[in-house]
Amino acid sequence: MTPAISPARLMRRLTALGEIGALEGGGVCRLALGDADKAGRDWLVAEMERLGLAVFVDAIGNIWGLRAGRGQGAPVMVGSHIDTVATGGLYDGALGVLAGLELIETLNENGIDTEAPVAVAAFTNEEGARFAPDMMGSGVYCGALGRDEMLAVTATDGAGVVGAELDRIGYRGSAAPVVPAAYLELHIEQGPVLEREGLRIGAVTGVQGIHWTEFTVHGQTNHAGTTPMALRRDAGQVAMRIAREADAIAAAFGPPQVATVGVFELSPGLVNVVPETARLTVDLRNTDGNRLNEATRRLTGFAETAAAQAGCTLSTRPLARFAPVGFDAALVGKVEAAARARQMSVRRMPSGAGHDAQMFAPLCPTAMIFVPSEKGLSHNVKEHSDEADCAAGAQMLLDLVCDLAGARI
Ligand code: HGY
Ligand code: MN
Ligand code: MN
Repeated sequence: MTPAISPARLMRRLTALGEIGALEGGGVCRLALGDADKAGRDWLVAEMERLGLAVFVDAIGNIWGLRAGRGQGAPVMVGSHIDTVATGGLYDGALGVLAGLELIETLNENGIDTEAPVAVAAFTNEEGARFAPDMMGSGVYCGALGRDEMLAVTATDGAGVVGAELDRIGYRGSAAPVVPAAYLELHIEQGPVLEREGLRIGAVTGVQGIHWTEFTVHGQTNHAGTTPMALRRDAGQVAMRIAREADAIAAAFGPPQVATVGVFELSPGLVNVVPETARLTVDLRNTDGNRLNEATRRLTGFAETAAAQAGCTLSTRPLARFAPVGFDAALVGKVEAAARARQMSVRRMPSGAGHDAQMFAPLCPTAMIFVPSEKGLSHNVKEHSDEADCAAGAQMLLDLVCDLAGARI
């Protein structure tokens, strides 16, 4: 039996990292490549070095720490991300990275060596909240996104470019990504299923497709009082129709289709001026790739017609286009078996959220472990997962890594 991880030490690290970018009143904001993200990175690298890991940073700022194995083969890799959305919590991403440190420390203190090296990774800009798309760092690491194209991405609010921000925070490295022998990610579910069903572990079967699109409507400013409705070119009204259509598509398609209008900006944004410009983003997701493509086709067609009918013009920018991904059936089976071996209740389930793991699935056996989110809340400062559940997930991660990496116990 593999040795027990230390739940207290895991929670101490989660709390310590959570103090970096902490928000007044609770929650965390470590938007990718900002000062808090840099501070989190610096803290993580120091922790990795303290555990005796060889630390690597690649051209897009991905960080991984490597524990040598008896052999020189490809590492078994665990990881996730430490960047957060602006209304983030302690657990989204951080749990997977810090459970990796916990398994390393448990191996170290028990003098356990492994045949394969073991790597713990923190990928750049998993959230995509400041720089789209999400899973940017892992996408570049795995060759799914072009490095130079991503380095040139400008922040969705226009403030900052990825490459320049990496230079500013000192995390543009040169290490060459290594394809792992297997990739495992522990993550909070961020949804209501495990808690509702009273289960401890999710053996994640795959990730649903994700389409992010930015619509910019161009109309004409005019006087709110003197301009007859028929003579207006009101960018705001068109944007609102597009937003309503996104909601109507989700209703018409039914679950698991979801639609979210996250950004909605009007310019000049004055009470008595017909809006000249409107910018909105729409996040569409579905486990079925064809239905997702149909939803996007329908929405963009609607947007073009709505703009034309209002005498406006429209520009559309795809911010993310990720097809659904399935994880390795054998490794998903191992996740399920590892839970059962510890008498943990478990079910198979898809992921509604995007994860770095989805980038590894085409390259190597990949799977994820979910633990419950209280009230299914995430991307919310009240995000919470129980210590016992976090520890259970971390213990399973150690069990699986010991199995996959050929630990001598
Ligand atoms: O958007 C997502 O699903 C992830 O949190 N980046
Ligand atoms: Mn995440
Ligand atoms: Mn997230």
